[in-house]
Amino acid sequence: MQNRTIAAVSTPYGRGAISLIRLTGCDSIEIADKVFKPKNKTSLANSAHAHAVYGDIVSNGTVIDDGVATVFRAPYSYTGEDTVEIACHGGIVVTNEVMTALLDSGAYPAGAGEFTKRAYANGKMTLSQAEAIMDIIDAKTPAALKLANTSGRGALSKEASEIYERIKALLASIYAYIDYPDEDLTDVTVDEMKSELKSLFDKTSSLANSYKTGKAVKEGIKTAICGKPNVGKSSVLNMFTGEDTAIVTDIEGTTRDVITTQAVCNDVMLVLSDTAGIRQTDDTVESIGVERAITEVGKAELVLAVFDTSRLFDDRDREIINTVKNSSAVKIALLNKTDKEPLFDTEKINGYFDKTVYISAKTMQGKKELEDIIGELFTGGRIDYSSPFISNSRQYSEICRTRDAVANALSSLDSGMTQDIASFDLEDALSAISRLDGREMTDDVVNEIFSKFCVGK
Ligand SMILES: Nc1nc2c(ncn2[C@@H]2O[C@H](COP(=O)(O)OP(=O)(O)OP(=O)(O)O)[C@@H](O)[C@H]2O)c(=O)[nH]1
Ligand SMILES: [Mg+2]
Repeated sequence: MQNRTIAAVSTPYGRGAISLIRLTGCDSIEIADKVFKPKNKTSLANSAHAHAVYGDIVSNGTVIDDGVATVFRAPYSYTGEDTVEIACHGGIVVTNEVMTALLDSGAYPAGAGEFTKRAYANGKMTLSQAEAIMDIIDAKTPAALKLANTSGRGALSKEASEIYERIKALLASIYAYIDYPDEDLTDVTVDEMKSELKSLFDKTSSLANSYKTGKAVKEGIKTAICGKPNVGKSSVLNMFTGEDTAIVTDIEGTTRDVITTQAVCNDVMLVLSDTAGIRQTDDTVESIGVERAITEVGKAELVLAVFDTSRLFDDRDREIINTVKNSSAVKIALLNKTDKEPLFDTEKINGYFDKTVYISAKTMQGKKELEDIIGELFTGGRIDYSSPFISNSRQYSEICRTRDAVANALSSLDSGMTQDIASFDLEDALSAISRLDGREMTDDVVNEIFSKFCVGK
């Protein structure tokens, strides 16, 4: 069945210079012709592919605007279907009226992500390329945009496709062995199968590991700044944001609530929480703040524990160590206020932290070193944007399934089991890698993915 023709406003809702309204589907040119009247008296049906045409936009016989229409003929359009784009003036009322005129002329309103879903269904792009388009729109940093463009240009699809073909070839060899054990149908030995499985395991593992970078750049690292009162936690937050985000005073207990903000640090997005200084207190509000601080540490992927090097190490610093020591987060000790006379016994914190950095949130000394360490920990320092990345949890779970199934197949062969046992695992691996890039997908999953897109994309 032919897809029905849909229309949507593709630009954001609101007042602007231009609005873009798109139609896609087999009737889109015919419907647009009812609403858009080219000044040169021809019709859109007769206009050339991908050529902008100037004309009037009419509704019920009345001109409501003038604008530009462009026809893209199947299959040379974003969706692979006949598509018309109408650019009109960007007022709310005029945009609504153009849209209404198109709906009155036979178009249906598009659902979220329906244009891209059609592009995927029509083979114009793979699933990871479709997801990358969403990532381009959502990119909050230049690094996130670069990462999205890597997948958008097909780096992940190419890698997934290679893994798919190699697993398929292995399965073919195994089935040839199982079905015709006496005939020399395959020249692949069991040892060669094992070495191919080992190489596939390495490839899928490194792809799975790329999610660490993908996540750090795109979604961000939940980072809790903690410490006893007055050590300079809020000053550290402000150092990252470069603004007076949190109130800083020399009064202990200045910060009571959790203050959350984002900052980019060597391409890593930090989702920072500044917290109340952890101490015993009778103040009801402050004690709630202390509880919240402890909760933030529990949720964090990166803990920045701040200590004041101009003071002696005390029981409250010890309490900070006890609060963070069992957390599974990456832990960095920030030895702050290095611009002052040192009194702190740094031996006391030895062994509890992954890294220790001397800083002064006041003079910014040590900031660069801290940023380099964070970059190194979460992206390995310099990101190679030409290599494929896993960029969301859906892709991550499929690549992990592929990797684990390959590992199971390898261990079956290693322990001397017959190839048919390994073939079960390889079938699982093949399905998982197929799902990663949308070769094998249920409608429910596809609908779920595209429902997160904007209408008009
Ligand atoms: N000399 C010096 N003073 C600093 C430094 N960092 C912070 N301070 C000062 O230390 C005091 C406390 O700083 P805050 O950033 O408010 O400390 P906090 O840990 O957030 O304090 P609470 O919110 O009360 O727990 C302020 O007077 C800051 O100006 C530093 O590196 N050097
Ligand atoms: Mg504070």
